[in-house]
Amino acid sequence: MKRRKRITTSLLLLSILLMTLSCKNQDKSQELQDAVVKVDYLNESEADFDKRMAWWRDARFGMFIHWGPYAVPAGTHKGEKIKGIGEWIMERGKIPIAEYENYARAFNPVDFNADAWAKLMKDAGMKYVVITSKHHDGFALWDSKVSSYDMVDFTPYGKDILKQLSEACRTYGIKFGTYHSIMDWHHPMAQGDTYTGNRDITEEDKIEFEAYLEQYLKPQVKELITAYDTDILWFDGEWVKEFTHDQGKALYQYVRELKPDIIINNRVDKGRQGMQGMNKEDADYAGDFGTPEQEILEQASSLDWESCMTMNDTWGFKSYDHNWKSTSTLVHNLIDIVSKGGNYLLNVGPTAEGLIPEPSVTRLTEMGSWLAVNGEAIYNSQRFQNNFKQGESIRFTKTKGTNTLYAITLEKPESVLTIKHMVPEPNSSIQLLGHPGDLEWDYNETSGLSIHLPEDLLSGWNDTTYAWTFKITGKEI
Ligand code: H79
Repeated sequence: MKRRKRITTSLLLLSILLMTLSCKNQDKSQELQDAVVKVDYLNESEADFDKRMAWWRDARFGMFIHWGPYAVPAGTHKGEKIKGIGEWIMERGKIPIAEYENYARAFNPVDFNADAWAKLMKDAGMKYVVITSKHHDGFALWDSKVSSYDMVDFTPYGKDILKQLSEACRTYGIKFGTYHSIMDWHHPMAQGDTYTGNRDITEEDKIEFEAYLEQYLKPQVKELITAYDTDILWFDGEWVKEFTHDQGKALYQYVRELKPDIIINNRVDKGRQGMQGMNKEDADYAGDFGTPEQEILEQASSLDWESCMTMNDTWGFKSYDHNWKSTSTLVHNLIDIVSKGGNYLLNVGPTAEGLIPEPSVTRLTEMGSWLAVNGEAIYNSQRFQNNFKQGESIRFTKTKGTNTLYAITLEKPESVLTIKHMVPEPNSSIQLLGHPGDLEWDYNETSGLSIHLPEDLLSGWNDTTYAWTFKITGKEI
């Protein structure tokens, strides 16, 4: 998400030359090879960065999946409803590791159907997914070679979730990403200031944490890339005191070396400013995009960012959380985010049996219906450079590199819809997406663009309309 520097390859060439000169007595070809593969991914050129981010910027809408042993208690431990987000039940309920492991031993999602999940993403108009390969509780959803605390070795289910889901996603053309927690409440070498009670950390904690990174976290991350070819690494839990800025930069470099075109969020490093999620500017932090959590940036941003949000009030499944947002709110969030240049990562928390809750399925399907008609204003779009909105009920987008503009109304308009911030091309036609025919319009500099909406059109606005998209040829001002 940081602004990229323009660098030339001369630095690289210089280092190759120096290497070659300085190692007369060694195997020169090996040295040369090492020098060539050692690309500094922390100083990528703007052009390379744009190329790597292209699919993600066009995608706009993805599914977040929080799934693990916490779906088994589903918010209730020993008969007590535990406050807070469901996937934090181990910490909030002060559940000892050995006791929490019993939830993993009972995790048997026999109804899990990877194809159905991938199809739901597709039907919802989502272009990518990010699933919890490992959340803070330390449990791995795949068959990890460096751990037995995983889906295959530790549960009665015994099958690899990431394998099934990554394959199904590829079938449906959905990019596959993984969420991986740096904080780990289960690993004995990673518990300094977290699960054991936020105490001050010691030198020994730091040494152990470094060993955990090298011997456990990095090997696991490597498995995500080599076995499932993950397209996104979405780190979290980076705030633990043991984890340092230098380790964050090294982790970024490590992941990019394994898969140069992978995309990595900013929680790989220590730059994030709280829940607002964008980086501080006091240092050069690693990471490709900012991560507002449960909020949307107030203003448009020229940096890359993605808002992750829940549909109710939890990420991991809680049996008694019924506080669902309306489809209208979710569609409006998507429009708001896209008009400000961001992506929307919308969460589902499947049950222990392997089902995505019905209220989530309904909302996603309804969003998909809206996108089937209005998607051309969302995907491959660009924000307006000057004004992303007009008042609170109109948002703007445009198709990248064209003069196709979109004005999206979040409420039912009046019979004359007046739009500022754009000049239509003379004699061009204006349409309301999903409705046949052209609309009458006129334009003058003082009042702007006026689109005339006939009564029979207006009366068609109903509860499942959510928003109307007007397609205009012209330029923004
Ligand atoms: O996975 C979901 C949550 O379980 C996880 N992130 C989403 C995507 C999450 N972990 N913690 N929280 C959410 C809330 C924790 C906030 C805090 Fe902090 C951590 C407060 C202080 C440390 C983040 C870092 C906000 C301020 C600093």
